[in-house]
Amino acid sequence: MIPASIQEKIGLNLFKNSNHPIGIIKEKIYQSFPNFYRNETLPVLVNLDQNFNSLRIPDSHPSRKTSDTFYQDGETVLRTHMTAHLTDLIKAGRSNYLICGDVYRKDAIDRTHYPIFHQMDGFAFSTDPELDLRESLSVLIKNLFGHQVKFRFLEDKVRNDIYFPFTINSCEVEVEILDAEGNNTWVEILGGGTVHPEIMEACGFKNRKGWAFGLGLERLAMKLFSIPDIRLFWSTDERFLSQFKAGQINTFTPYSKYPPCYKDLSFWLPENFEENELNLIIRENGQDLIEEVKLIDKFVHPKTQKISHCYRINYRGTSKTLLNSEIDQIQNLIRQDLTNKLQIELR
Ligand code: FA5
Ligand code: MG
Repeated sequence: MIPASIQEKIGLNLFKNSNHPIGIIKEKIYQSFPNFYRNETLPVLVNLDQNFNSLRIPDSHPSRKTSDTFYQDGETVLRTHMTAHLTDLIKAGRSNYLICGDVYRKDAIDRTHYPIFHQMDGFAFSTDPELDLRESLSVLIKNLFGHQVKFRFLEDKVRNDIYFPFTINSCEVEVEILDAEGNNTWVEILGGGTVHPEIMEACGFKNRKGWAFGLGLERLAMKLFSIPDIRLFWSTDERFLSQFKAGQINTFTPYSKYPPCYKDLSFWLPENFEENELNLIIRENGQDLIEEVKLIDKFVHPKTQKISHCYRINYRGTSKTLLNSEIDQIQNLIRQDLTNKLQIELR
C-alpha cells in the first residue's frame, strides 16, 4: 500500500545531517529548550490509536481517509504528525520533550508541498500552560529569526478556524517575512495549545496540565535560508549541499535551473474522483522530475453532464535537462497507470 517512491525515502533522515538545512534548524530549536528530553528515533509506522484515536480525532475526520494518509494496512499508518507519539511519552512519565522526525501526507504537488516533511513537537508539564507556551515560543522565534522579528499568536478564542482536537486554548504562530516580490507577508509556522484534559486523564495525569506545539522544519528552513522549492531538500547535488554548514544560517544562492516542459492531461472524471489519488499516481511515475501539477481547465458536457478536467504537468530536472523522449515515456506511464487505477477516461 505504501508506494516505492515513499518507501525509498524512509530512513534517509535528513534531519540527522548537521550540515543540511533541516538538521541546522533542528539544532537551533534544541538550543531554545536546553534541558528537554530528546528523541529522534521514534518509529515512523504507528497504529490508529497513536495517530488518531488517543488524540480525540473523530472517525469522520478527513485526515483519516486513505486519500490523505498512507496506510500500511487497516491498523497501521505512516505517522501524519509527530503528535502521534504524545500519549506514549506522557504515559511513560516524560515531564517534557522535543521529538523530531519525518511525517507523511498525501498532498498536492507544488513548491511548498511534498509527501514527506519534517516536524518537531514539544511538550512540557506546566501549572500555567497558556502563559508558559507563549513564553517558550517567543524565545524560540527570537532565537530563530532574530530579536527584531515581528510575530503574532492567533488564538482559537478569536479565530474559530484554529482548532486541534487534542488541545484547548489552541493557537498558531505567524511570522512576518519578505516574500519573493519584496512585500511583507505573514506565514504560519506552528500550531500549539494546552493538552486536552481528557488526554491528560487518559494518560494517568488527571490533575496535571501541559502545553504542546508542533512545527514544520521545511517551512522554517525555506524562510530562513531563502530556499525556493521544497524538493531541493532532497537534492544530492553538491551545488545545493555545499552551501550549508552546521550552525550557520545563510541565504541560499540558486544555481541555474534546468528548463521546464509542460504536458497536459485531459480526462473524463470517474464517479468518486480524488485529486490526491491522481497526484500520488503522477508522483509515483514522475519521481522528483515533476515540479507541479495544476488543474487548468474544467468542462461539463452539455448533453451527458460528464465532467472533464485538464491538468498541466510541469516537468523539470533537478540535476539535468530532460529529453523529450524521457518525458514522453513518463507521461505514457502516467496515462496507463491512471486508466488502470482510477477508471478515468482519457480524452
Ligand atoms: C499538526 O500537525 C499538529 N500535530 C501540530 C500540533 C502539535 C498542534 C501539538 C497542537 C499541539 P498542522 O497539520 O497544522 O498541525 O502542521 C503543523 C506544521 O507543520 C504547520 O504549521 C506547518 O509548518 C507544517 N506543515 C503542515 N503541512 C505541511 C506540508 N504539507 N508541507 C510542509 N509543511 C507542512
Ligand atoms: Mg495548520
